[in-house]
Amino acid sequence: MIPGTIPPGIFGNNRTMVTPHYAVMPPEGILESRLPGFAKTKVHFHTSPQMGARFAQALLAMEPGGGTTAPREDGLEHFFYVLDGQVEIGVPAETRSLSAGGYVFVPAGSAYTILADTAARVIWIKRRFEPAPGLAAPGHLFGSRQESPRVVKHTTGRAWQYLLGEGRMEMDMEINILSFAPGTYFPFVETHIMEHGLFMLEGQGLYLLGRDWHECWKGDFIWMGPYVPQQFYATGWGETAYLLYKDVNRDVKL
Ligand code: UGY
Ligand code: MN
Repeated sequence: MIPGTIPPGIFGNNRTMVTPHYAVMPPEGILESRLPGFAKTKVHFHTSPQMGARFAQALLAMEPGGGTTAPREDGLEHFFYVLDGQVEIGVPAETRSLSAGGYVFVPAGSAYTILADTAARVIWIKRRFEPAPGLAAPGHLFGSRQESPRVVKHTTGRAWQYLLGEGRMEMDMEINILSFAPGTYFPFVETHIMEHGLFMLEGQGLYLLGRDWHECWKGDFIWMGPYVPQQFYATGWGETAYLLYKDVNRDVKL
């Protein structure tokens, strides 16, 4: 390809798919937003209620010295996961320096700050908290992928890391990292009421969404709405892993 020119194949190279029930979003097409209250930070929104999701997910691309210009508090609960770089995340009780794999859950009603020490990329998930009657709301939670135990479930070659814990009824979301050895796949096609926001951390594979298979790679985002039939088949030569948002532990609203 001649430097400075656009590659051929406008349609042939396009992996993007947005439907009313799911979306596949390769990173190159997701234009940036700028938000008041964030300096030197590009916000690449992956999903939001405009797409049909009941939560929002974005990738923050932060320059050194970028981040929040003052503590933010919007009544929502938030989850930040550091993909690369070094950031300082502050909640009222403490401030921690997080690098790749570090994360924090910020409960609804709590202020937070996020400041980049180096260039950094961070996944940002937020939603309106749905309290569970009779249960105290969850508190702040810092952790890291490196410290989260890997649990093998259903089949060999597939591991789960529950970043916010499993079966915590006070929480209305789970964030998990699912890892796959090459050639592994779910033992069945899942169809469930929960929705997902999925960010591909490593590797590649084929995602069944509805009736169609989609090739996906490191850096892609996938939104899966409720009841979307889903199945993943890991390809490539190394382990594949994705960060997965899931709404859990709440009854249907009628
Ligand atoms: O927990 C889940 O729903 C998960 N197995 N789904 C997925 O990876 N698409
Ligand atoms: Mn699922």
